[in-house]
Amino acid sequence: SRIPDLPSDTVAADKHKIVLGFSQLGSESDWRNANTRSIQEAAKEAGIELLFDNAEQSQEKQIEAIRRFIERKVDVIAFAPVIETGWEDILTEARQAGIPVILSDRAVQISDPSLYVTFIGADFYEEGRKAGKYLLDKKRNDPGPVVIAELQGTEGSSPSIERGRGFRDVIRERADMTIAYSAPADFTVAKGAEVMRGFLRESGGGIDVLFAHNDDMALGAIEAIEEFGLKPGEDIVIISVDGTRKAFEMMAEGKINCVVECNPLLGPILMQAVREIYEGRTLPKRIVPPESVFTEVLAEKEVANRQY
Ligand code: GZL
Repeated sequence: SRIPDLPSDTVAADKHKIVLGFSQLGSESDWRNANTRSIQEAAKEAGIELLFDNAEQSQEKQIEAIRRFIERKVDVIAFAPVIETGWEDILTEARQAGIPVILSDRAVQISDPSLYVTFIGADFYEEGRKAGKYLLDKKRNDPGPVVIAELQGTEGSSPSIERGRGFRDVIRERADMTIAYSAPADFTVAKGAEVMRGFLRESGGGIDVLFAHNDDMALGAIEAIEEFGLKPGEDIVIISVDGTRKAFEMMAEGKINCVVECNPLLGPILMQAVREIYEGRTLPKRIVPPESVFTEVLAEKEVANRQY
């Protein structure tokens, strides 16, 4: 017998590919590029049509991209906010257009958290605390004082603000541990090298520890430290965040002492969230990916496992 025709809208609904508009903040670091690859691969895997825009660190370009997604009437919008503030208006426009928004990787400061469905990203405050705990342990037999230099990430970004806060909350335990040099270096290798050169000139090399908010800045700082004639990982203890392969290679060479992992492979979690939102399911307000801490001891073994 003939199979009855499905009502046309059901067929159309089945045929409709979910369209996701994604505003990526840039391509400043190995972490970011791994994050982009993960999102693009996961969209393909999930059969989700991805409209992808790279704002190259410009909040204005992110806002313009989100506005284009609204005009395109995409099903879901996701974005990695380059800094925490300045998103109220564009998120209100998305709500007025009835388009749900997901935060990917970084957080925003807004008065009405109902303007986004969920924030998928690491607990940066905890990452900062892990870095601080490592340092307290590493220096437990060192009488001090301990002079610390800090390479901050993008000024006003949630990872930079929170990693700095978590680190300070832990090392506060030792009055002889002071952050004597601290400045933004935009999460990049070049800026990390430039700012570290300045710290070394200013201090005459009198720095015991470097806390870099990401691996790329740590890699740049290593160049500057070696140019200055000091040994990274020995004369200056180096603690970094992300867990990129290059950082593990440096750790295996004894040039970085501790890497706090920050997982960039958010693609699959993001696509699952997009699908659930499209199907009308409710999601938790906060989704935190799994991540760990690695020191020199584990470096050799782990370096081969790094996917980014
Ligand atoms: C953290 C992410 C940060 C990385 C940097 O989730 O936003 O931005 O730590 C990247 O490497 O540039």
